[in-house]
Amino acid sequence: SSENPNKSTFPPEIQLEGGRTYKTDSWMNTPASILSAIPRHLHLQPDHPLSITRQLIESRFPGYAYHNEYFPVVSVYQNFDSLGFPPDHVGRNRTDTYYLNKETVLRTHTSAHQADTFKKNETEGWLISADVYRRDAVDRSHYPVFHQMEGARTWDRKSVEGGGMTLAEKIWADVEKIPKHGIKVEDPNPTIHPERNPLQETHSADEIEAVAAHLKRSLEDVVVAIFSAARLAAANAAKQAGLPSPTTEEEPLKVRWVEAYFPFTSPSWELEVEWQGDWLEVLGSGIVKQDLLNNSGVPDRVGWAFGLGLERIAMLLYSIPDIRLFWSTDPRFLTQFSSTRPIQRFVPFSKYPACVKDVSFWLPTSSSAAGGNTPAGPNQGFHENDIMELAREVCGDVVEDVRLVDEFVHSKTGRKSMCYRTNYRALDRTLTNKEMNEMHAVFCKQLVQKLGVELR
Ligand code: FA5
Ligand code: MG
Repeated sequence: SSENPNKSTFPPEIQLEGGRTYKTDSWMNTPASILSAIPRHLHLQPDHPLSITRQLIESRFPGYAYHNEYFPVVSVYQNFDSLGFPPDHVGRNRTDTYYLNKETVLRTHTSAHQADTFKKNETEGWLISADVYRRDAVDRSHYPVFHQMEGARTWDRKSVEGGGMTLAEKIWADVEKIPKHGIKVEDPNPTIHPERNPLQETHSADEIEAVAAHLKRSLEDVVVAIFSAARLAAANAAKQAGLPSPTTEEEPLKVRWVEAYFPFTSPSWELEVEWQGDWLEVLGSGIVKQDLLNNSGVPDRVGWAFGLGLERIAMLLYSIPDIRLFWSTDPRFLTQFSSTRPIQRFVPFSKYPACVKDVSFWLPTSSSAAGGNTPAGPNQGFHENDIMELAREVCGDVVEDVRLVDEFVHSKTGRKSMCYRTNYRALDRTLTNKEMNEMHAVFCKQLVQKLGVELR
């Protein structure tokens, strides 16, 4: 069947902050719980850890312009086309992106504002902080609404004309102005790789080596500043508890650059930091594609851009163990952060027990595309993100983690069976088995009604 598996009905028009109204159509897939995040502005809320983290990072980029109030509803053109995303890119799917209508989405990244900000041509460097929205996995470091900071720094080729200095020399002189650090950074790959990470035809290799050095040193400086503040917080916590300072025994900061791909930068890199024994990706970055600068009316500029996850950095800074906590209005969370006190480690309120429930079901026979890349359009088959979203819708922040634990295809009927395990845990109380059984039953019923699966 080509019917929309998401049978929920949405109002024909929605009204958002500032009297903005949007007509919805068959592309609409944004639940009210997601829209309700728009007025929260956590990155601007005084004394909120995301706001303090934003200001700490901003302080590492003196002279840059800040844009912190761009509205999250953008056009498909801004979010994808202006950045060179191909028409069939998976990111455009309704399974991955929240649409209000065919032309309008909740931005999936702050890069949606790159072209408009370059067009302003007001400063050589700028930063954007904002809430972004993605249908994504559910776990301790992923949430469907999170915050990004975008940054860019460009140099005007014409500014060196007749000055006796090449552009590369001018950029290297700016690299020297970035504070130095003593951290060993793993960066095994060449800056430019002809196949994997190519130089753009309008750039010379020595210019790009200089821009890449400026980019990497600037972002390493951010991570080192955050880590130093986190260390100080750990040492203070130990002192208060009458324990010896932990800084000497603590593991050194581990940071590495890896090659990446983005449609709007080349070459591109990601920066990863070790966190709780794993590599945690904190940002994507690269050399801005010349087409984007040309289309933004600044064809003489060359430079870099990055986009980082503010929650990920704030989790490092304060040792915050779960991304859901940022949305908490519980004073036991909020009163632990202050922009005027030195950074203090987050002290978790006691961890309440988890309640684990499984659900097994047969997929509808018409949709064999489970987990695969379905084409963009209003009529799509089963996708795992539909399960994630239903769990959020029914259970709210009580759902900590949803994961596939088993799948198989029946040898005779060819039908596919899946089993998902849901971990329920409240941040502020013990859940009773009775209430969780009831909630889980509603979740299972919705799986049948909205996704057309058959419970086993
Ligand atoms: C981007 O969003 C690119 N726009 C970044 C970029 C900007 C590249 C400019 C080049 C130039 P990515 O999808 O990897 O890339 O997200 C960037 C960062 O956002 C990640 O490194 C991570 O820190 C954070 N992030 C991504 N998904 C989530 C999520 N679901 N929850 C919390 N943080 C997330
Ligand atoms: Mg990434």
